Amino acid sequence: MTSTLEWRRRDLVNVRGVPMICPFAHNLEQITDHFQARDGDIVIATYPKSGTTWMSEVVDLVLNDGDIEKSRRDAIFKKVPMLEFQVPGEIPPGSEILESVPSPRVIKTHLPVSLFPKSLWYQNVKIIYVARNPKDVAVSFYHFDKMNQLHPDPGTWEEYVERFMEGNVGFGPWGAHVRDWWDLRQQKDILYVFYEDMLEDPSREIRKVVKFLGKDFSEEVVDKICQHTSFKAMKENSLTNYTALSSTIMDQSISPFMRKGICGDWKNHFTVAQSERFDEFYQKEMSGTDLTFRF
Ligand code: PPS
Repeated sequence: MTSTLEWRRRDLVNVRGVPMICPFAHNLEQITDHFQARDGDIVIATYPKSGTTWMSEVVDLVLNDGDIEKSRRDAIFKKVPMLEFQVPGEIPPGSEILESVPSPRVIKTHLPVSLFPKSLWYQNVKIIYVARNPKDVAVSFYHFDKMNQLHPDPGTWEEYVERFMEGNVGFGPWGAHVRDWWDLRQQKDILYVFYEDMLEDPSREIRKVVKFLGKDFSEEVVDKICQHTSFKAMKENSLTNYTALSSTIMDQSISPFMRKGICGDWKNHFTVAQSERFDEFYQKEMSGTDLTFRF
C-alpha cells in the first residue's frame, strides 16, 4: 500500500487554531517558524479555489517575458511549488523542494496570515494575493474535496455549505483569510487581485502583474499571455490542468480540476434559503472592512 492511500480522506488537523488538510499539517509549524525566504521570492497566496493556478501560469509567463515555449518546460505544480504540500513518506514538502529551486522562486501557498512563514515577512518578497467571492469558492472547494483524495470527504452539499460558513474546512475560515491579507496591504508589498476582475478584463489584470513584477511589455506580449492563460487554453494544457498529477491524489473522473472557470456557478448549487443564510454570513464576515466582492 502506498502512503498516498494511507493519507487518504483523513480528518482535518488543527494547527495553531487552523483546520488543516491532514498530510499538510505534518511539520507545518516547522515551515511557519523555519522556512528560509530569499530576496526576490514571489509568493502567490490565496484561499483555496480562488484562481491560484491561473495566477501561477500568468506569473511564470511574465517572468519569462511571455515566452510560451519556456512556459512548457514543466507542469505548473513543479514550476510553482506549493509550500505546504506534502504526502509524508512519499512526496517531500514544497518547502524542501523550494530549497533547490533557483531564484527568483515563485511560491504557491494557501496559508492564512497566522501560519505564513515568518522569514517571508522580513525579506524583499513580493506577494500576489488572489481572492474570489465565497459562494463560488465554496462550490469549487466542494467539488475539489470530492475529487482530491488527500482531503476529507465533503459529504453532501447541504452539509458542506454549513461547514464552510463555520470555517471548518481545509485552511480554515474564508473570511479571516481574505480580510487578514487585505489588511496587510498597508505594511507589505502586496498586489491584491480579484478572480472576478481577472475574468472581466484579463489584459488589465495581467498588466497590473507585469508592472508589479517590474516588467514592461507591449500589447502583443500581454495578449499572448492572455490567450495562453484563458480557461480554455489552460483546461486543454496537460501542464496546467493537473492531469500530470497522480489520480491517486486528484481523481479527475469525479470532477475536473479545470471545472467551469466562471463567476456565478453558485446559482446552480445554492437553494434560495442557503443563499440567504450565506448572505448573512457574508455581511458578518465583511463588517468593518472596505473589502467587497462581486457575485
Ligand atoms: S487550488 O487547488 O486551490 O490551487 O485551485 P485554484 O487554482 O486556486 O482554483 C481553481 C479554480 O480556478 C479556476 N481556473 C480558472 N478560471 C478561469 N480562467 C482560468 N484560466 C482558470 N484556471 C483555473 C478553476 O476552474 C477552478 O474554479 P471552478 O469554479 O472550480 O471551475
